[in-house]
Amino acid sequence: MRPANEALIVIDMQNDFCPGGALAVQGGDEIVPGINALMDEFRAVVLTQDWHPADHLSFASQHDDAAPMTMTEMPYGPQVLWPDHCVQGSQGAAFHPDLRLDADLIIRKGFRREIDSYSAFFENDRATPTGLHGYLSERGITAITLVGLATDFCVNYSALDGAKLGYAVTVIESLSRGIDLDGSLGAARQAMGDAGVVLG
Ligand code: VGL
Ligand code: ZN
Repeated sequence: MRPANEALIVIDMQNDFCPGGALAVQGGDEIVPGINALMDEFRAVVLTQDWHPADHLSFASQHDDAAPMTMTEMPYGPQVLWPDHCVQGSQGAAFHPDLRLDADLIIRKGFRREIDSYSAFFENDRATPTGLHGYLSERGITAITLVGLATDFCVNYSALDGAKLGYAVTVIESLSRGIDLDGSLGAARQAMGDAGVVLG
């Protein structure tokens, strides 16, 4: 058992990010058994859930003539336009049916139409907090281990923000899978390494 100052944060293990889903990450479902087993080691387990309104502005469908997986400019910076995914209350937004749900906290993100939220800590403006930092710090947690989907987006942003907030951050790559859009997986690994994130 890990000490009480360590938390496991399971990022976006939802149907839409698994094979057959709207924004499927290759092999996304393969990591469920390993994540379930790892939960036994931690006294604190947090799940995140991507949770968008049907008209979310990260969806290509909300922009004229925009194809999924292309870029746009939002007031807060560049933003990938995604296929519609993880719509609130849909089957796609539900957790993978085999994922253990006996976690302490489920944090939802991406519920404001105007702003996407990759990180478990901040929305994509990198300033609006989700509340997770308050939760973890009140519990005395100083070290976090991240697993889940996708390595190069939500896991990456969460890891970088966690490091910036002063947590000791580990990403277990064997329990994560990436989208790898235009080299984003390599860039994410580089950025995490530079930020002092341990790639375990
Ligand atoms: C994610 C793209 C859009 C993720 C969420 O969980 O990595 N990626 N929404
Ligand atoms: Zn999303």
